[in-house]
Amino acid sequence: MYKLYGSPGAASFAVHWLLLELGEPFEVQFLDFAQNEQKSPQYLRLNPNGHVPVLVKGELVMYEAAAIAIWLSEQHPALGLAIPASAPERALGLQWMFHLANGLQPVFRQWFYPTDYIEPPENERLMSNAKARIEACFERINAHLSQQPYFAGAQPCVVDFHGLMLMRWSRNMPKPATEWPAIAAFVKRMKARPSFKTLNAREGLTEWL
Ligand SMILES: N[C@@H](CCC(=O)N[C@@H](CS)C(=O)NCC(=O)O)C(=O)O
Repeated sequence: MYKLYGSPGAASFAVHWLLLELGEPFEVQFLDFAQNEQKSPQYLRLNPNGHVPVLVKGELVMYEAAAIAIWLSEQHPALGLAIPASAPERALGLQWMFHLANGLQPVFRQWFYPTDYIEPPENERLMSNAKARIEACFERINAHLSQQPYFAGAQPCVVDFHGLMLMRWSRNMPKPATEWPAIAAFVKRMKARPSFKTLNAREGLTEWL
């Protein structure tokens, strides 16, 4: 049985969502960030970076949200959420998953954890720079999603789950992702999945439903 280590609304959100879509029993352990549980010696043995998520099953111990999401979608092809096998959808899916995980997601860390990078008062400049880069990325995503309903084309795949999670992170920013019309339409489509409601209930989240 899979066991997910996470925190409500954090980078574990998309993996948790995929586990729900899978429909098999699984366990979730939420770490208490206020107590720094993600930096405990026991947890650092699972993920030396001290971040969530970690997915465990038998001998498997895996970290990095996007990698776990891809891996789960490939382990369970019947789920129908793997990045498509053939071009051009495969190229698009890979391109956007890497861009989301390598380009956009690290900038969110600068927005949420600026003092991990630079001491006050410079952290404020870092946050304003991060905000500008996040908005520029949303502009590009919006242009892409105005051409097709999902990141890799006509059908949803794992990339959309990861993308939706990052869009959710912007909900309290001065210009949230949903200010861009094609992104707003995409968010509406993804939120319409019945599993989204279950996910929020299981994570105890009441915002952005
Ligand atoms: N690249 C990692 C980043 C994960 C990450 O930033 N997780 C955050 C929550 S969104 C975390 O664990 N924060 C706690 C901390 O940094 O102490 C991934 O995608 O798994």
